[in-house]
Amino acid sequence: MRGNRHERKEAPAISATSNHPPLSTHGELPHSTHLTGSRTSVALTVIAPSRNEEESVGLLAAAVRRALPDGDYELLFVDDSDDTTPIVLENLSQQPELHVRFVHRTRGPSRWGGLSGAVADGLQSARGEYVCIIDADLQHPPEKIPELLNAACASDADVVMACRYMQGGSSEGLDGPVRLLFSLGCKWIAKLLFPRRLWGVRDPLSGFLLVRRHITESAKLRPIGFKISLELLIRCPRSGLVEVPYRFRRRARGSSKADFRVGTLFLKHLWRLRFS
Ligand SMILES: Nc1nc2c(ncn2[C@@H]2O[C@H](COP(=O)(O)OP(=O)(O)OP(=O)(O)O)[C@@H](O)[C@H]2O)c(=O)[nH]1
Ligand SMILES: [Mg+2]
Repeated sequence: MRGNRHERKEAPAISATSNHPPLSTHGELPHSTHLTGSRTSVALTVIAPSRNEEESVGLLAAAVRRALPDGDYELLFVDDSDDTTPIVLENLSQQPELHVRFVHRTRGPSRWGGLSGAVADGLQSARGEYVCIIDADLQHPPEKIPELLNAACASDADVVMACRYMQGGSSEGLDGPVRLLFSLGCKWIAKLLFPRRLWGVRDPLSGFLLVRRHITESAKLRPIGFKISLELLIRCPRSGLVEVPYRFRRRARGSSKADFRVGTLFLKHLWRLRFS
């Protein structure tokens, strides 16, 4: 599927023929030895980090299925929940048409890195040629996933950022003007600190993005906090980046995990990226 990188490519053929065996583990990561066949066995892995999202994960699984109806994909939840989310995920993973796998990280060191550590763990066991990262709380519209995939294939770019800050996009779901100001402030701090990697990127801190998986394989990812995009944009070699607008929606269910501590983790993450 990798083919000649200089040719425009068709979107990977998506077929509904593969029923991936549900692969759920509790408290440990699924190592590649658990996986059957070639590791690149699906076109797309959708990674959804989740923490206490019992009301949303089923809706996300259904929405991803609607977006990729004949989908050669897997939806991989990396879950750090203490509520009933793991039980819901177990149930979802038993419905083959939803292509759900999940990892539940038990409380303690296995929850390293929070949201971004969860995504980094997900990348270790992802099987898709492309990986799309999406929040589990439905603030990122799953119906945009095909557009991200098509943009990657049409441009042969290694990274497609779903972007709030361009025509057609919106950050309306951010919880009030203070959050918006904080988001814009963080964006500009990051761009000033990493001009070479980030200057041309309008929404470098978007949590909704798609990458070609192989660019993440050589990078040693050590993210903390919420900004996995920053880690990927700075640490992974990439050829080509395109942006696709999206509207960041309001959270309709469950509660936000973004708090003051997440802000301090962002600064710590920046420091680590700059000086390590
Ligand atoms: N695995 C994992 N997922 C997390 C963690 N913290 C947050 N998440 C998930 O990451 C996604 C983003 O977290 P949110 O709390 O929604 O953050 P946000 O979207 O910036 O904030 P709101 O707009 O207030 O919802 C959601 O799917 C969360 O469930 C964590 O520590 N571990
Ligand atoms: Mg959210």
